[in-house]
Amino acid sequence: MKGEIRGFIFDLDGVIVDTAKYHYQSWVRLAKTFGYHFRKQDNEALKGVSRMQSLEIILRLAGEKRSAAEKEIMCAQKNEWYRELIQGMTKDNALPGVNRFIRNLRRRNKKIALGSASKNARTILKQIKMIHLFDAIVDGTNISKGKPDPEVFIKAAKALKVKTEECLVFEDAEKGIEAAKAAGMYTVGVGDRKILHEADLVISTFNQLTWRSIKSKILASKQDP
Ligand code: B16
Ligand code: MG
Repeated sequence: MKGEIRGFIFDLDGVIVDTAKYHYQSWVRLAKTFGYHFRKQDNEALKGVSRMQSLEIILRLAGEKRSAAEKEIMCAQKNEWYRELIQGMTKDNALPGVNRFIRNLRRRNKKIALGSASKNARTILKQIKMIHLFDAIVDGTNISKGKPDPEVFIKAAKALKVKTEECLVFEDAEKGIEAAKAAGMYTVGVGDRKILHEADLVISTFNQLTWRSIKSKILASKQDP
């Protein structure tokens, strides 16, 4: 990799907003309808994964089988409950420092994209008043393969007209880091170091991150000898 980053790609859930808790609450409610208790420790496997894949994971854990039509109905119900939970979100729900960090990048003329598996991404970005900060949005409505497939990030780089090797991805999910690496991009994990150890750098919040730390901790480590 050469030392330049021109495109910055942000995951949504867990990076810009903490919606993982609302996804979890909605899945718990749905699992209850067939008498299953969906446990918190199994929720990590759902991060970055599409709605249908998430349901399939839960059904497998519960030892339940459903037809394709039944699964569509279950996903629609979960999404209705999820949307009830996110409708009260405001700009205060953006995770600490992320809004400021993206605005700083824009001042440096960097290109900004969203790379999310969520079909609710645009609704959420509008609610938290951040949609105008993105040059491109690639979300669950534009992709056919979920993370760890790199499709979402490759499409985002294309939409920004930036080479994949000049992109940096921010992700909170292990599968998301895997997807970004498969796309040949730099990676920053947002969250737990134990889970995100494959990332080039792990931060717990954007408050810790400056342009200088990106240069010294990410670019410097990847310079050709
Ligand atoms: P929706 P991300 C992902 O978003 C979530 O991490 C994952 O838990 C969720 O199932 C998926 O979006 C689909 O979301 O039901 O809103 O379409 O982390 O890729 O931004
Ligand atoms: Mg995420």
